[in-house]
Amino acid sequence: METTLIILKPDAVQRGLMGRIITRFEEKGLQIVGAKLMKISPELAATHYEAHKARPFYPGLVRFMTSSPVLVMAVRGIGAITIARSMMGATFGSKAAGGTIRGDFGVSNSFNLIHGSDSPEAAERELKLFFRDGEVLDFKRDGETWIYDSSSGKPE
Ligand code: 3AN
Repeated sequence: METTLIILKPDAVQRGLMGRIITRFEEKGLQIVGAKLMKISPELAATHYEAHKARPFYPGLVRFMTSSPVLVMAVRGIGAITIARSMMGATFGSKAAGGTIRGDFGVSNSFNLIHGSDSPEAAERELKLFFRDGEVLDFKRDGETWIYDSSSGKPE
């Protein structure tokens, strides 16, 4: 099982799209194992986006991410990182394919609704930045037996 960090960005929260985006992850079969509404501090935004510090869009990105509350979520499933990234779509709303979250809900290149960790290493680092010990929960869903085929002994 993989757990990934998903952030519904200020535009998603302000536009009332949280429920519809969460529904997509739930309907897919991914499990929400952590969630909180929070305002990102400039320090946390700087740490989270430190890889982009030298990029021209960095100041605007930090301003945007700290401008209004976000919903951070820990989302779990087999292959959750790749699955969530493909559900998000390409970085720019203008280029993202229909059927993806960015493709269906936005047109902007900088207001692109959602962040998802892009590797297991990034997920581990980012989950620790946004969730304290005990805030990401381990629990069994009643419907799990119908989400993964466990007949071989190993869920798939
Ligand atoms: P993704 O979120 O698709 O993984 P990254 O990691 O390349 O995209 O970029 C991180 C964030 O930086 C993006 N979510 C987007 O908000 C912002 N960003 C990336 N490139 C640009 C750009 N050229 N102009 C404005 N914002 C950008």
